[in-house]
Amino acid sequence: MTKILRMPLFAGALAALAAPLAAESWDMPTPYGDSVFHTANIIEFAADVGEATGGELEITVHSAGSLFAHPEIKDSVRRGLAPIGELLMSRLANEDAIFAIDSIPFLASNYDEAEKLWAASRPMVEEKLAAQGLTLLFAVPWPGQSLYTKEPVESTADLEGAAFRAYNNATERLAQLMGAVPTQIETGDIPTAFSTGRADAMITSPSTGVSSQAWDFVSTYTELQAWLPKNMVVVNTGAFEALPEEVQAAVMEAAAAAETRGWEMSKAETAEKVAELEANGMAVMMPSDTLKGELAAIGETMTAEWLEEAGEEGQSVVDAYRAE
Ligand code: PCA
Repeated sequence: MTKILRMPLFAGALAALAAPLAAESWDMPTPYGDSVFHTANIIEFAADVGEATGGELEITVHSAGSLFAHPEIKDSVRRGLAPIGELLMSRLANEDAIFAIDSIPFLASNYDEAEKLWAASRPMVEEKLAAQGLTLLFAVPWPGQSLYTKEPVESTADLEGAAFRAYNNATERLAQLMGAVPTQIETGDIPTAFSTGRADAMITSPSTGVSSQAWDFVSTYTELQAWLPKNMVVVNTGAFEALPEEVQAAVMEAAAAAETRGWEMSKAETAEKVAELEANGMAVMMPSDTLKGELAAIGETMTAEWLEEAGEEGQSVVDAYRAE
């Protein structure tokens, strides 16, 4: 028995020595479901890496928080429990204000502005991540954030006391400033939250509106496109640097391609998904002048609050953005 077992083991060891490099296999946790374009983009990124490295690095995507829940993804990558992962950048607002710069209403509310804001803020985001042993690979925005309600909204007074679904600090603050009551809910739990009365209203992209089938629990979509929050993909720097140089280069190349492709997918989604909301019976409305004015004022307040928190560093990023 022992003899028989030894032979193949020995042969296997020899084969391993002869092989140029052992293939690396990475598990990649992501927060959102397979029907979401961010996930589709990441699956393509993983395929690109596998192909470009001839299978030397295989990335397996675990979507919808199936490997680590959204709040755990960043730490799991930092601690090396997963070498790579995706998360909403502004979920790190408690660590540093810079991560929340893309979630301030009306600071950057179209793709052009969002691109400029990203160019101005990216170096600082990279620096803060690097200090935690994380390397930024790419970031892709969600389409503009708009309002979902059960009734048409004339002014924020209509949202007074409403249970307002939030997904980061900024959406909580926005809800408060509108007089609503914020409650944090992950995308996967949105339908249940509305059907059980834990949420009455929300602000999110048409993409998330469609993936959560918003027409089942709200009737009105008010087009604000108030900001474009980004998802980012980060890698554990130690795990990344342990890869052979040509594999690192292939990952960086696939990441740059994924960023370009993701922004294009996001742009294309906006009109497409609003049409889907409408086709499923939702009323698609433009905001009243009153609502627009109120939200613009809230945007000013939140910009001022953000600048106060982010200090000189934050001011320099906003100045660079405005100078673009
Ligand atoms: N969808 C995610 C984040 C922003 C978006 O459009 C969400 O609603 O949680």
